[in-house]
Amino acid sequence: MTDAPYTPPKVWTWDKENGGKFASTNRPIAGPTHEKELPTGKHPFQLYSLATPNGQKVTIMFEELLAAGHTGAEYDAWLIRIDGNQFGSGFVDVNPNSKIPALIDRSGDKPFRVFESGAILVHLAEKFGAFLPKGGEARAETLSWLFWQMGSAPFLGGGFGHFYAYAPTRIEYAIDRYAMETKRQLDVLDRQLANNEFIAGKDYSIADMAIFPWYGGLAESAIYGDAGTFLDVQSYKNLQRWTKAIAARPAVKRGRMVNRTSGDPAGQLRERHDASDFDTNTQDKVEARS
Ligand SMILES: N[C@@H](CCC(=O)N[C@@H](CS)C(=O)NCC(=O)O)C(=O)O
Repeated sequence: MTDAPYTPPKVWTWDKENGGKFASTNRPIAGPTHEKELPTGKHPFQLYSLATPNGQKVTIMFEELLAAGHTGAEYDAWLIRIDGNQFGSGFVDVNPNSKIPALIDRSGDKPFRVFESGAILVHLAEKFGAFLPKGGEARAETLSWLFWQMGSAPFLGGGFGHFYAYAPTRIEYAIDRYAMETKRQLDVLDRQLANNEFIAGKDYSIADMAIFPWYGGLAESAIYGDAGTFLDVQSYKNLQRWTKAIAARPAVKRGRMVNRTSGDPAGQLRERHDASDFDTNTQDKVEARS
């Protein structure tokens, strides 16, 4: 790894450590690296995840469904640390793409998998008839913003976040390129939220749940170190208003705690198997007992 201009070889080969964060687990091939079965709990839904923004989308959805009285949405949330566990054989069976979150729906006769956070949100919304309008313009608008998030966040996370916070050297060209795109995305949201209470209009939906962990997290300056200052997130006033409203929802607060492994131990519920876990099994309490 050097800062010198790079002349790519004719054919790329995987023969170097790039030194960046996650470098030791990134690989150019798919498939499992080792045999490892996944645990199964008692609830209809088995979630295998971590409280990254993509993981939080789904735990927020489960907590919102339960808060809205959908008792069939009970779930076990198992912790998958992405330091190699995403390449265990059991996990790869649930998500061939080796990324959290991944879900097994055991609510029917035959269990089946759902992977990709957006697909999981749509699956749960349709199953419970919640947080996704049934048809027409409102459904189209909600799905449009959901897919906007799925397409846009890789520029924020894989682009801006990677080159600003994780790359071994700070490359001006890369940071400029992705800061430009991220600020454009923040402006897209800010303009949409100028005339709409929620992302897709007057109702809270899976579009809010998908967008909040990424762009709300950025607006709160909760991700990528001092990126919030660098991108001047406070200047996006409508995004700030929406972020505060979503963050204050009790189900969102709970959803952000599930499968969390960093920060205040009182805010970490590493595995969730029962609603009472939020009172009894947060990491501060687990550590106090051990
Ligand atoms: N498009 C996927 C992205 C999932 C994703 O990128 N997950 C990350 C954590 S946020 C992951 O598991 N990374 C592990 C790896 O790349 O090996 C989704 O929305 O579910």
